[in-house]
Amino acid sequence: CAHPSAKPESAVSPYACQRRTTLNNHNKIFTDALEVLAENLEFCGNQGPSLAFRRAASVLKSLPEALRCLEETQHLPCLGEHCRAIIEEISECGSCSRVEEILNDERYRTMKLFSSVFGVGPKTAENWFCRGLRTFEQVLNEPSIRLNRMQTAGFLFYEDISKPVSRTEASALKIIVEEAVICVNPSATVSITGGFRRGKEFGHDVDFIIKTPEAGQEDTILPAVIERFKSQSILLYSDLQESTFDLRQLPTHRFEAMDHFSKCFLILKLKGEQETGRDWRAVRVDLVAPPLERYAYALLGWSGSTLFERDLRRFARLERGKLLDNHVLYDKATEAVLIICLAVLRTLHHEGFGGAIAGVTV
Ligand code: TTP
Ligand code: MN
Ligand code: MN
Ligand code: MN
Repeated sequence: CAHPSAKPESAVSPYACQRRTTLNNHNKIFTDALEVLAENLEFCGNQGPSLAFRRAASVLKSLPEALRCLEETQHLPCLGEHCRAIIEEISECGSCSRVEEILNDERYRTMKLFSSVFGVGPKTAENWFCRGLRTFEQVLNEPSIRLNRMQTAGFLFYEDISKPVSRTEASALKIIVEEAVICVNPSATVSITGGFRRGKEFGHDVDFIIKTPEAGQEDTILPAVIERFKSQSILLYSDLQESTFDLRQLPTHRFEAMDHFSKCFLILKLKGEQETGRDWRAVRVDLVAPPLERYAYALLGWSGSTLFERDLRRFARLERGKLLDNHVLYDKATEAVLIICLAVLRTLHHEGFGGAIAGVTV
C-alpha cells in the first residue's frame, strides 16, 4: 500500500481505521470471492498473503456504491494486480475460476466444516482432515479422537450456535446479563460491544463489556456472574479466563488476538419460542471485565472489526510513533504511557479513530 500522504484529500485511506464503512456492502460479489481466497490461505497457515485479500475486501466494503468499471480500482489502496485480475474476471464472467475451484475443493470444504465448530481451530481441523475424516459423524465415531470440553459443547449445541444471533436476541441477552451483573455488584454496568456495537444486524455471538467502579472488582465479578447463570439454569457452557494483566506491561508490536483482561466464553440458554419447536436456543456470549482505568482501551479493542483493530495499531505505530493494544497507548519517543478516558474515546468515535489517535495527549 502506498503512503497516504502521497494521495489527494479525497483518496480512500489504506488504513481501515480511517475509512467510514457502510453496513450495506455494495460490492458483495467481489468481497465474497476475495474472502474465500483469504480463508483458503488461512486454512493453509498463510496468514500474510491472506491479509492482502482481507485488506482488499475491506477497501471494497467501504465504497459508497458498486464498482462500475475496473478503472475505478486504479486509485484504490490495497488492490494489487492479483486482486484487480480477480475483480475483472468476476465483472466479465460473473465468477472467478480460482474461487469456484476452491469452493469445490475437498480440503477447503472439510476445513470450513470442521472449523465451524466452536473450539475447533485450523490446526485441529487440519489434523482431522489429514486422518481422512470428512464429516461430523466420522469425527464423532473415531475412537482415537478425544474432544476437549469446548469442542464437546461445540458439537452438542452446533445447530443453535451456528445460527446467526439477531439484534433482538442480543437485546434480550443484554437484559439477562445486566440483571446478573447488577445482582452481584449493583454499581457495575454492562455495554454491548463487538459486531453489534458496530451496528451489525446479526452476529455469531454477543459480546459484553463490564465496567466496575473499584479496583479489584474486575477479578471477582465474572465468577459471581457465572454462578448466578448457573443458579438460573441458563448456563450451558463456561470457560473463565482469569486476568493476566499487569499495569506495567507495554504494548507489543505483534497483533495479538487475545488480551490479558479477565474474560469468559459462554454458551447461554435464551428463552423464547424457536423454529425447532423448543422454547429456548443456545447462544454464544463473551464477557470481558477490564480494570476501570483501562476500560476505554478494552472497549475500543473489543469493538472490532479485527482488521479495523489491526490497522488502528498499524496507524498508531507507523504514522504516529505510538504503540497501541487493548491495554494501553505508548509513546515511543517520550516513553510516556497514555491513558485515554471514556470521554476522549467518545470524541474519537465522532471524529474518526485514526485521525484522533494523533491528537491524544492525555
Ligand atoms: P468477535 O466476537 O469474534 O467478532 P465480532 O463481534 O466482530 O463479529 P461476530 O458478529 O462474528 O461476533 O470479537 C469481537 C472483538 O473482540 C474483536 O475485535 C476481537 C476482540 N477480542 C479482543 O480484543 N480480545 C480478546 O481476548 C477476544 C477474545 C476478543
Ligand atoms: Mn492483491
Ligand atoms: Mn461478536
Ligand atoms: Mn466474541
